[in-house]
Amino acid sequence: MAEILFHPLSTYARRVHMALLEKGLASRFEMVVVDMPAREHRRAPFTDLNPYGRVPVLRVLDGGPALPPSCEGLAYFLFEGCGT
Ligand SMILES: N[C@@H](CCC(=O)N[C@@H](CS)C(=O)NCC(=O)O)C(=O)O
Repeated sequence: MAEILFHPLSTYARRVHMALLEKGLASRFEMVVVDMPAREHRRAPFTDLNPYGRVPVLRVLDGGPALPPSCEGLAYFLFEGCGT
């Protein structure tokens, strides 16, 4: 299982979510809203996951990696992490 830390208004996050929906993989991910208006993305613990302070972050649970960039995250989940 994995989490996607996102904000609904983020077009980068929407890109990831749409790809997962199209692949039928969305149920494998918990969508976790980051309170960006409260600047949650600019302080720990969020910045421990992504020092750039940007969404989305794709976090593999059980000790897996946190992957900030959309493209690399997509590649990992769609072609490596989910075995599709
Ligand atoms: N290279 C990143 C960029 C992500 C990005 O720029 N996200 C914006 C929201 S759409 C963000 O988190 N901005 C917050 C900020 O810069 O404070 C990706 O592809 O995911």
